Amino acid sequence: MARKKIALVGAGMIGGTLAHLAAMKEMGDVVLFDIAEGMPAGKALDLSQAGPVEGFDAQLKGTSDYKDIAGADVVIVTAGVPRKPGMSRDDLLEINLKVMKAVGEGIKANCPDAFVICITNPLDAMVWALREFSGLPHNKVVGMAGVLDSARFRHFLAEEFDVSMEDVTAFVLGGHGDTMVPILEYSTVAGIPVPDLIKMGWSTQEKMDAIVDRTRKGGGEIVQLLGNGSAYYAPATSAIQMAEAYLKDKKRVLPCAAHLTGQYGVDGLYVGVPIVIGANGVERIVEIDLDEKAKANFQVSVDAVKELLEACKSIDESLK
Ligand code: A3D
Repeated sequence: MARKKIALVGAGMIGGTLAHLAAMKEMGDVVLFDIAEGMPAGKALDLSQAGPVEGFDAQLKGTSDYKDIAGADVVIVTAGVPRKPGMSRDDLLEINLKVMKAVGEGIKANCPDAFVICITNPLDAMVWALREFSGLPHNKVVGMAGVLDSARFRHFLAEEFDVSMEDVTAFVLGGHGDTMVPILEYSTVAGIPVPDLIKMGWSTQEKMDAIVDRTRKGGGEIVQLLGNGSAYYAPATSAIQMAEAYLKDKKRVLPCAAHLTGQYGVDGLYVGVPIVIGANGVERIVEIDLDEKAKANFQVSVDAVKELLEACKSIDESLK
């Protein structure tokens, strides 16, 4: 069986980390695409030279020619600009919208059968735009945010409870950003819901509220600390988990930005919800009953995504 092909559009901090992870896991051959001439080839060569030491067999190629992504099974898109301190994700809208147009057209022309994972911010609008410009079916284009947001949440919860991160599951809904909705009732330690753990005296509601708040602002905390650029290790790991779910038909249940057609009362938007990812891409959208508080929080998040999308559509019109 021929090796799978993974195209990484954007070979910056996340793109390079994705390439490293994909090669180490022998997910397939990797193409690093970037408009910056030379840089993707440099990263590909450097990573290839890690192969003999690490013992992985994967071909890595750097390129600035879209033809090289032809036939890719998975495309992970990080092309664009990341946040600088003081910038919100939404400040990136106009620049990255133009980038999504070029990338979407490149995918449409070269690998229309790929499973596409968007990471570029502002995520919920960019994944929508990428789907529009690429013309791929909605089940083949998803956004990475929920896996990262819930990983941040799980990390903070594991620290608070002093248990293994492996045993903490977390449930996060909504758009990527400050309005995301972590749901404590569906977040557990080995199946025990967080509210029960509070009753058991493991923590307090105040501490949980602080963790929810820190999770929502998790990206910004790292932007401030780095001083230049945004998080890349955990975002890359999260997207790789989604890519593996598709390539290995794992049918993982993961929170991702998916196109909703009436679920959760939302139609025509990409919003973070739990989905099943398998060989057919988005195979199912998991719709749960939310209580009134979660519904209200989710609505705030959906409204923020709607607003972003309206801004996106008017920029797109003005660019025509
Ligand atoms: P960075 O290291 O700047 O890499 C971006 C790369 O995109 C650069 O190498 C650019 O040269 C390249 N690029 C720019 N325009 C194009 C184009 N038209 N075609 C191809 N490549 C292009 O950024 P990064 O890797 O740190 O972050 C990438 C994106 O991910 C940013 O938009 C971040 O805001 C976003 N991000 C999202 C999350 C989520 O959880 C959704 C988390 C972290 C970062």
